[in-house]
Parts: sequence; structure tokens; C-alpha cells
Amino acid sequence: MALDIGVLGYRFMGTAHANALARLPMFVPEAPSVNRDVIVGRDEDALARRADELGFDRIATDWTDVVSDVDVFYNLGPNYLHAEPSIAALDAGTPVLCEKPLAHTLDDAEAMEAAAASAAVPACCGFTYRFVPAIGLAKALIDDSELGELREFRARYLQDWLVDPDAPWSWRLDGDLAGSGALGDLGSHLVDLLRFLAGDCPGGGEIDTVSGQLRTYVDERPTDGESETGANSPEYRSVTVDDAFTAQVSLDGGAIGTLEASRVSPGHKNDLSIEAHGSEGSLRFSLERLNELEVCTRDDRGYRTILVTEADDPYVDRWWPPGHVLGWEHAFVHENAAFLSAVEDGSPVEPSFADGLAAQQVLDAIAESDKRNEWTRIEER
Ligand code: SOE
Repeated sequence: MALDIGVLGYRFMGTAHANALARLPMFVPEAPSVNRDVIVGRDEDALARRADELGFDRIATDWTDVVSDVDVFYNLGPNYLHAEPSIAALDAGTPVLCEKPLAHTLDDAEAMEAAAASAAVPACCGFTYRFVPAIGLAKALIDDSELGELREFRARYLQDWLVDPDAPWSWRLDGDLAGSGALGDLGSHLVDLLRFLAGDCPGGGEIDTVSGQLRTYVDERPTDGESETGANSPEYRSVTVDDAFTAQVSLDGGAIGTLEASRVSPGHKNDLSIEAHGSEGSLRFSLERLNELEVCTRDDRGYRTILVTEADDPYVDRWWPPGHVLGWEHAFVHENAAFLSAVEDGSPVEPSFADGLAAQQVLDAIAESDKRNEWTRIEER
């Protein structure tokens, strides 16, 4: 019996996940079969069009009608809408995948994690980049001590879609709706990847103290339509989130690191890059060259580039012969297969809402450190 899927949100992430769901029968046939049942949004005309384009059977304009009516609920809406629908779904016993960051506030993230902890169903936070084959290989190398004891971790995520001061205002630029800017939107990926890659190795562990700086360079932007509240939008609206952040972090295992993200770095499109340096070696990854992993281990004189397309590389056996490279969207197929298999087995899923909350605690501490202008400890609030 196919799992009926309900999805809140039908734009960028709605498309990425709908595409992944459509690929499953062909490339991951052992994954549960799914029915793209209902897509939820506010604009009925846009919804009807997108439901047709994304292959959903029906539309709904009220998520409360959906969360207990489907087998699985995907919350791909704006950050301020992550908590209430996800908690309602979990309380109704419906498994949830919620996009990152888990929430726009630490309080909401804690409430979501608590709901997931008491629900007997999987709750996944959409840190998709864990499911890139080269990231899976990086984790295997680190866990096999190929780098020795981790000492330094450097991660950055640079984009430039807000370089133009006339790039229109959106909910992502409102602290009350998004929670933060580059910090939560992009920094959440960096924090999760650091936790995923370094969480289980000597020198790694959890981030315990941070020192952060946030910057907003453009403090108002033009609106190009109705505001989130539906009121007639003024010509310009304030930007109340960061355009960019940098942070120094220390891990409880002793390693140190830097995390930085920006949405105003000219020439950088989707430039997530990671470097990990240990006592025995280093590795380097770039999302814009996501099929490659650069590695320098004890026997190498410098970095060598591994093309991560062999059948025994993580997830690759789903796809093509060696050298037939994958794209950004394939990680969503891997993520959906893992999540839906956990739904079918009733087993825990990672990244979980607890992972989402752990990332939110770091984001919150970085913002707090910026406010206080001092190092700040990650509080288990
Ligand atoms: C916008 O910055 C964005 O779409 C992020 O929200 C995604 O998480 C990232 O993967 C790509 O860029």
C-alpha cells in the first residue's frame, strides 16, 4: 500500500522533494512506494498549477486538514511555519520531514524536538548534504581515522543572490519570520555537517563554545508584491537578519574551527566548501564539485582528487557506472529513500529533530556571542 504524502510548500524545496519522490521507484525500488497526495499552500491558483506540475493528486489551503489525513507530512514552508504544523502532525502520529533550519527560534526548535521525542514515528530535519556521496566518503575516512585525530575544521557557504541591493525583500529577510539570515539558512548546513563529520572521531565531538560576528550590509529592500501578512506592502521593508556571519568554534574533543556564510559574496553561487585537518591527514570538499573529494593522507605528498562515482561509494550503486557524475538533486533522492524507509520500518531517522535542535543551539549561541561580543558556551537549555 503506497504511503500518501502531504507537502506544505511548493516552490524550491517542494520541487526538489517532489522530484526525489518521483525518482524513487526507478532508482531506489526497495524504498516504500509513495503517492504524491496533497500539496498545501495559500494561493489556490498557484497551488493547482504546481500540483499538476509536481504530480500531486489534490490541493489544500489549510494544513490542519492535512496533517492527520496523510501517512507522511513534509514541512517545506517558511521557517516561522515549521513548528506548529510539524508538532500537530507528530501529535497525530504522522511522521514528519521538516526542512532546515528546524525552526526560526530556539524555543520552537525545542518544542519540535520534544514532540518528536514523544511521538513514536520518525521526524527528520532536512540536512540534505549529509546524503551527498562525497560527504558519506568523507565521514567514512574520518571514522576510519584516515585523518588521525581531528584538529581543525573549516567550513563556509557563500552565495551572491542578495548582492544587488534591489533584490526584493522576502520572509527570509525578516528576523521575526526567518529567525536569522545567512546564519540559519546556510550556517545550519555547516553546523550539521561539522556535527555529522566530526561528531564521532578523536578530537571532534560536539561544539561547546563559539565566538560569532553577524553583519547586515543592506538594511532595507524593495518589495515586489503583497507582504507575508497580506497587507499592501510598503515600497521598502526593513532587513532584520544578517547578510553574513563568521564564527570561531571549539569542540569538546579539542579541535577548533571556523564557520562562515554569506548571501552577498559576489561570484559565489552555491559555494559550500569544507576542509578537515587531522594529525595524519586532511580532506577538502566543494558542493560546486560535489562528485569529488580531495584527500591528503599520511602516505600522500599532497592532495589527491577522488572521483566519488564507484559502485561501492555511498549511494552511487543506485545510479550509473563510474564517471557518470551525479548532481545536486540526487542527494534529495538518497535523503527521501532513507527517511521513507525509516517510516516504513518505524525506525529512528538521522538527521533527526534532535540534530535539528543541536544545530539550532549552536546558531543561537553564535547570535548571542555577536550580541555580547564575547565567547559563548552552547547551553543545553
Ligand atoms: C538559499 O540560500 C538556499 O536555498 C538554502 O535555503 C538551501 O538550504 C541551500 O541548500 C541552497 O540555498
